[in-house]
Order: sequence, then C-alpha cells, then structure tokens
Amino acid sequence: MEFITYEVTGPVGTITINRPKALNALNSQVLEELDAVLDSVDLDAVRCLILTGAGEKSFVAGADIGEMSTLSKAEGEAFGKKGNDVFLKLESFPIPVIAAVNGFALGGGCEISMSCDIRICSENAVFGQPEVGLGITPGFGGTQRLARLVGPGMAKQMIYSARNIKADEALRIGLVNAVYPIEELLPAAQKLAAAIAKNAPIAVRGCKKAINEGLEASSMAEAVAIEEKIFGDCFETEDQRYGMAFFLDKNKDKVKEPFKNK
Ligand code: DAK
Repeated sequence: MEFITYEVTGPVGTITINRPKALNALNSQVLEELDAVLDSVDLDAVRCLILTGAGEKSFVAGADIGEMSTLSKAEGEAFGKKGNDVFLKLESFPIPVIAAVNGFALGGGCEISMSCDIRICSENAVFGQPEVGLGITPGFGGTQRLARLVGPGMAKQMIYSARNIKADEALRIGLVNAVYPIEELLPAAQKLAAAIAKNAPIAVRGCKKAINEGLEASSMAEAVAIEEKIFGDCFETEDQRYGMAFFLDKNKDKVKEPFKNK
C-alpha cells in the first residue's frame, strides 16, 4: 500500500494515513487502501484499532480538493459513495476504533474522526467543517455525526460559519475526550487501547453494537430491547463464565487470565 501503514502490537492495531505531502488528504486511493486494510484486520487477534495520521501537523486535512475539483456529477457521487462506505465500515467495525487526532482534522478529516468510537487529540489539533466555503455541503456524514456528537446548535454554528476550532474548544464541546501534548498522544491512545483490549472482547464488541444500534432506534423501548438481546448473548460465552467465576472465587492470590474471546 502506498498511503496506509498498518502495524500490530499485541492486541492493538494502528492504522496510519500516510500522505504527509498533502497533509494526509483523502483521495480515492487512500479511501480504497483504508477499505482494504480494514478488511485485512485479524479480528481473532486484534481487539482495538487506533487511527492516526503521519507526521505532527495533520491528521487528515479533508477530502482531496484537487481530485474533487474536476469531478462530474456522476464521479462526485461515486467518490462520495466510496468515502461513505469506508466511513460506515469504520463506524460499524466490530472492534472499537480510537482516532488519535494529531493536527488538522478538517472536512473529511473531522468526519472520519467522528466515524471512530473515541477521539483524543494533540494540543495542536484543529477541527472544522469548511465545506460551505468551498461551495459544497459536508459529504461524509458531517451534518449527521457532528450534530449527534455536539448537539445541533453547536454543529450548525460550526458548519454554517465554516469556523475551525482548536483542541481546547473541541474538548469543551465534547468532540474529543482528552487533549495531550503531541508526543504523548500515541502513547495515550495505546494505553487506552490496551485497557480496552484487556476486557472481554465479545462483551466489548456487544457494547459497541448496543450503543450504535440503540442510538439509531426509534424509541427507548426498542433500544433497550437491542441491549437485552446482546446482554443475553454474553451468557453463551466462556469469557462470561470465567469473568464471573473469577470474581466469585475469593482467592486473592489468583491472577486473572486473559479473556479467550470465546
Ligand atoms: N486536498 C488536497 N491537498 C491538500 C489539502 C486537501 N484537502 N489540504 C492540504 N493540501 C495540500 C496543499 O495543497 C499543499 O500542497 P502543495 O502546495 O505543497 O503541493 C500541502 O497540502 C500543504 O498544505 P498548505 O501549504 O496549505 O499548508 P498550510 O500549513 O499553509 O495550511 C491547511 C494547512 C490545512 C490550513 C490548508 O492546507 C487547508 O486549508 N487545507 C484545506 C482544508 C480543507 O478545506 N479541507 C476540507 C476539504 S473539503 C463528498 C464527501 C466528502 C467531501 C466532499 C464531498 N461527497 C459525498 C461527494 C469532503 C470534503 C472535504 O473534506
């Protein structure tokens, strides 16, 4: 792959968008490679993913404006579909994905971070949806995911004004969970990923599914029914039996074994 690197350390996989000359902007090839790398993740071994950008300046500076500038209507739709398919794949990916936002996250960059489960960022991060200044609307889910994450009022202000916000404001409005000095960002992401990876993987996946599908449900009754089903499924797992037996066994000298993902 030319623009994506993928490294696995223990149960944590790190995907890096590596096109620093264009501030990691998303062109068709980046989107295709991202799609392929997600398909290649070994879900038996990897329990959490980190998504980041190469370098210290930019996470993703948006969709590739050069490539988009010459698109016809049909090509624009095809480009949009390619992006939306990858973003939906990330959002519904079976295991959690942490976006480690290391600089600019503009347009498609902000949108791809919002397709991840959790966002943390560096102090130099900048978020924004500048599309209306380019004569387009956000096209990779920005109007939908930003409104769900920070509320419609703040999302509308950011999108209509095309104003970028810095890391401290992103933290204040709940777009990111934490801000770190740039050199501490990846270690923090790895620490969080390791903490997630240590827990029962089938239960963690179930939580992701329950939260995502519950948010799409039309009523709380429907949402809790989704949770009930996923909760019930846990009782068919070895990990549930082991986790509860370990708690009930009051032997303080016993060391907890890794969950088996079964
Ligand atoms: N696309 C292509 N190249 C980009 C780029 C981008 N989004 N952002 C930066 N680059 C390139 C620059 O052209 C420059 O290339 P060279 O001139 O060196 O060849 C290089 O990266 C370094 O950028 P700058 O020289 O501009 O660096 P600065 O530090 O001065 O400025 C900046 C950094 C991030 C403030 C600036 O580069 C900038 O404003 N970039 C554009 C940010 C932006 O507007 N992003 C949103 C793009 S719109 C759709 C679905 C989704 C979308 C659209 C349609 N459909 C459903 C159809 C998504 C749209 C977007 O994301």
